[in-house]
Amino acid sequence: MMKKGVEKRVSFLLTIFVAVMLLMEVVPLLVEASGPTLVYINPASRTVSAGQTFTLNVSCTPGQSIKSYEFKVSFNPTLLQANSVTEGNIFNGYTTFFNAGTINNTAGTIVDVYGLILGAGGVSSPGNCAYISFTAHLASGTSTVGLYNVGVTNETAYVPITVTNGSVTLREFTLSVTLDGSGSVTKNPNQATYPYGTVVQLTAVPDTGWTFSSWSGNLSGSTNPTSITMNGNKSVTAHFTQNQYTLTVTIDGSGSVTKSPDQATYTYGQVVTLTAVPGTGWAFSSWTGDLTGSQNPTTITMNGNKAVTAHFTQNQYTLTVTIDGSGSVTKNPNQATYPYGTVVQLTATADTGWTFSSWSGDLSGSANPVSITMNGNKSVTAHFTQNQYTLTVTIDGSGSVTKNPDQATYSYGQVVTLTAVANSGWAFSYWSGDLSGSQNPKTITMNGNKAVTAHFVDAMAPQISSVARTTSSPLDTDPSYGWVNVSGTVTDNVAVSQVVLKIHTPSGSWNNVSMTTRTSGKYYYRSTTAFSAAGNYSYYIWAIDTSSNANSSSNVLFSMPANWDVNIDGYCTILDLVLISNHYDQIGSNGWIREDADNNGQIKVLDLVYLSNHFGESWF
Ligand SMILES: [Ca+2]
Ligand SMILES: [Ca+2]
Ligand SMILES: [Ca+2]
Repeated sequence: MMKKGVEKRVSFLLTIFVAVMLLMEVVPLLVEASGPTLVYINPASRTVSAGQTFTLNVSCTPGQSIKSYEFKVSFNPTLLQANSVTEGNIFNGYTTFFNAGTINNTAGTIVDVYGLILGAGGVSSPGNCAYISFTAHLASGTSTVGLYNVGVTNETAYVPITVTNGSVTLREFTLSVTLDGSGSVTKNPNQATYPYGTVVQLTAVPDTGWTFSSWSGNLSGSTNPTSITMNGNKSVTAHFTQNQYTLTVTIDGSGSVTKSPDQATYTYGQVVTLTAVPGTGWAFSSWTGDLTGSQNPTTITMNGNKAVTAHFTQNQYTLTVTIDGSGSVTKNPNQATYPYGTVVQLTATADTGWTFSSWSGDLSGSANPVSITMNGNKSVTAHFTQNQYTLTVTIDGSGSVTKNPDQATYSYGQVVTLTAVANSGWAFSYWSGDLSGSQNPKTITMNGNKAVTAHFVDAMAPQISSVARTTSSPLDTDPSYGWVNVSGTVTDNVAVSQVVLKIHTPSGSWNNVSMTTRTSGKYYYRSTTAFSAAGNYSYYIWAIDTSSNANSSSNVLFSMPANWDVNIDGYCTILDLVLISNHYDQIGSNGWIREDADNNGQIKVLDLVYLSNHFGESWF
C-alpha cells in the first residue's frame, strides 16, 4: 500500500514537475520576483519539560502560490519521541491529500511527509503544513528538530525555498534549598540547574551549636546526607534545631551556686555567670570539672553539656588557750584547728597547790569543764589561783615557836622552818599534829593547812631554901630524949609533887619521911622518934615536881648526944661522973639539969649508976 502510494506520488510529482517547468518557461520573471518560500519549524525554539507532550508546527510562508510540499524531519530520539503527524491548515479550503509519513523513534526521523491540493488551486498565504506531536523524554538537553529533503511546488515545479530548522530544549531543574535554623546545605554536584534525573547529594551541615533535624518540602525524613533526584524543580528545606546544653552543678561541701541566667538548658555560646555562695562557716575554694581555678563569680560559655563542681572548704578556726597561774587545759578534741561549729570541751586542771578560778577571753564564768563552740578564732585564758594554807601553832607548856618565814598564809610547797624556843625553866620536848619528833628547828612543807603543837616540858627542879632545924634540948623531959623540927621552903615553876626529908640515922639506915605543907611553899616535919637514938645524924630535903624534876638540899649534919654524956664530949668518962657528983642530991623538975641523967628530978646515986653502965661508951 505504501509502495503503491509512493508510485502514485512519484508520478504525480513528475506531472507537477513538468507542469512547473512549463510554467517557469512561460512566466519565469513572475516566479522569481516573489522570493523564496519559507519552510520552518514553528516555534523555532521551544523549551519543554521532561515528559511533556507538545506540538511543533511545520509552517510555510509561500513565496508564491504553492500547491504541494514534502519534507522529512530529524530529531534526537534520546530527547524526543514523535507521536504523530497531522495535516496542517495551510491548504484549508481545498481538497487535499496528506501523507503523515513514517515515524522512526529509534533513528529520530519522520520521513515522507507530504501534502498537496487535489485539483486546481494554490495557496500563497502562510500556514502550517503539518503538526507534529512530540513527547519529551525524561531527560534534559536540546534537540534540533531539522527539516530535510524539503520540497515545495507550484503547479509545475519546485519553488525556491528557504528551510529553517527549529530546536526543542528539554529544560533543566532548579534545586532550591531553604534553611530553617542555622546551618548550611551543600549540593553535590552544585549547579544552578540540573538535568532531569540528576541525583544530587544534599549534605546538611549545622552551624556550631545547632543540629540538623529533618528535611521538608520535596524531601522528608532526617537522613543526612541524602539524595534527591531532579525530576522537576525541587524545593527543599533543611531544618536545624539549636542545641540545648545542660549545666550541671555539683556541690562539694556546704554552699550553693547561683546561675545567671538560671535555665534548664542553654544554647550554644550562651554565657552563664556562676556565683558560689558558701554556707555559714564555709569558704568557696575552687571549681573543677568544666571550670578550673577559684575565681568567683566566674562565667562559663555553653558550648556543650557542662558539669561543674563547686568546692567549699570548711573554715578552720584556732583555739588559743592561755594559762594564768599554774595549771593546764585539755581540749577535747585536741586539734590544731577546728571546723566551724565544732564544740570543744575545755577542762582546766590546776597544778598541785593551785585552784582553777575562772575563764576569761571568749569564755567567762567558772564552769569546769566547759564547752566552747568554734564559730571563729577563739582565745581563752584559764585563771588559776595559788592555794593559801594556814599554819597554826599551838603551844603546850611554856615557850614559843618562831616561823620562818612568818606569814599569815603560805602557798603550796613553801617550806617553813619552825623553831621552838622554851621559856626559862622549860625545854622543848616534841612536835605533834602535822609534825612529829623532837628535832628543833624543824621544817614543815606547806601542802595543806597545817596544825602543829609544840610541846614544852618543865625543865626546872623544885627550889629548896630556908632549910632550918630546931632540935630538942638535951634536958627535954621527953622520954624519947629528943625531937627535931625540920622546915624548908620548896617552890617550883610548875608544882611541887612531893617533898621528902631523907634522914641518915646513926645506925646507918635512911628514914624517908614526907614533909607536909604548913603554909604555901613551906614544908615541915617534926619527929620525936626519928632522932631518939644518940648519935650523928644527917639529913637533906628532896623535892620532886610534877614533871619529875628532883632536887635536893644540901646535907645537914647534927648530933643527938646521949644523956649519959653529961659534958657532951662524946664519951662517957670520969668527967661526967664528976659533974654528977658535983650536983649530988640536988633536985628539980624532970630534965631540969643534964646531971639528972635519968630525968627523975633528983640527982642521986642512980644517976651515977646510969653513967657507970655506959662508962667508956662513945655515942658518935
Ligand atoms: Ca619544876
Ligand atoms: Ca662526957
Ligand atoms: Ca636522977
